[in-house]
Amino acid sequence: YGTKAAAPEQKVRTKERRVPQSLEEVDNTQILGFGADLAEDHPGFKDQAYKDRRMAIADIARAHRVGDPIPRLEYTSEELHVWNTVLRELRGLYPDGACAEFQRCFPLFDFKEDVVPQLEDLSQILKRETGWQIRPVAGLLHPRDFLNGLAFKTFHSTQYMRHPSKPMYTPEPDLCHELLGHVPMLADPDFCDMVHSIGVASLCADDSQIWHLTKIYWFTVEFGIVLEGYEKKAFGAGILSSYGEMEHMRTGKADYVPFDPHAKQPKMSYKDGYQNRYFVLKSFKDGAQKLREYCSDITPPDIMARFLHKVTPALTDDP
Ligand code: HBI
Ligand code: FE
Repeated sequence: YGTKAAAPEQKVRTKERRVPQSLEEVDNTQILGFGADLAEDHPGFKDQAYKDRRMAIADIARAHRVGDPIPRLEYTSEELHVWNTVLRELRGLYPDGACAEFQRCFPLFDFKEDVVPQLEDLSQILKRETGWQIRPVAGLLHPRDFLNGLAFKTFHSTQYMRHPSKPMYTPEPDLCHELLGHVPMLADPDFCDMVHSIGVASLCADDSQIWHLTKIYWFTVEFGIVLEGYEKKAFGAGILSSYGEMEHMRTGKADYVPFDPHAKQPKMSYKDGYQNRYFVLKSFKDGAQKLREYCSDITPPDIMARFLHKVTPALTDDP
């Protein structure tokens, strides 16, 4: 009892990290990887004008203060062309592949082929529908900060466009991925409850729990599937934004396992091919319930109460 020197030390470290009390206290400046310099295998690596543009857009995100409207960007005709191409391609995937909630929410945003949507307008629609909002960020945000944002019903979104040389590919989140993959689902209250629980669980999580939550996020919000009768439908942004992934998910070559947040989550695969395992939800309500249970295991009751007091009646009115 108490002989292991490492254990008390770890406890102290967890205690020292302050739980953010408001969105302002969630740091949106720690960008991983791609932030400023693009990697050698990035499609924009040799394109200085593209990199300059990315820097200018990153500065806007860094200067933004919580509560201010998100600055509107004037997108170039090249950027508009990328948006137009991606929107037309992906639209074709949704009628058969996307879950009912996505199909209900997608039209709320009234995406047009001839205009790149502005984050501020979409954030307003989300506020109206579910109370969620968008906060601009310069690139791939540190997982802890990104997950903490979800506790404040905030989705950190990039504002730049992927490189025009490869409109159907991006190694990192870009505007098309955020707007077409993530934003529509955030207009669904049950989906939001589920994602909110992931966020609240992250507030007091230690580093290994953050890693576990990152994987939970990956296998739900990025690559999740939900059952409609016997049919598997996509709600994960990574499936909804890839023809190949959608095809792969539907042809049954992968494993399909019931979603269990407590289970050891498989390895996340990034660029290399498709997922070989998908988590299947019975419904978003069921997923939300499971994630709330998981959350209550690692989050003190007072924080649970403070952050989860206002959820949809369906969850609170359980007998
Ligand atoms: N940052 N901008 C941005 N967009 C994301 O989708 C995102 C992120 N950081 C981390 C992340 N997603 C997840 O993969 C998990 O690490 C939470
Ligand atoms: Fe994503």
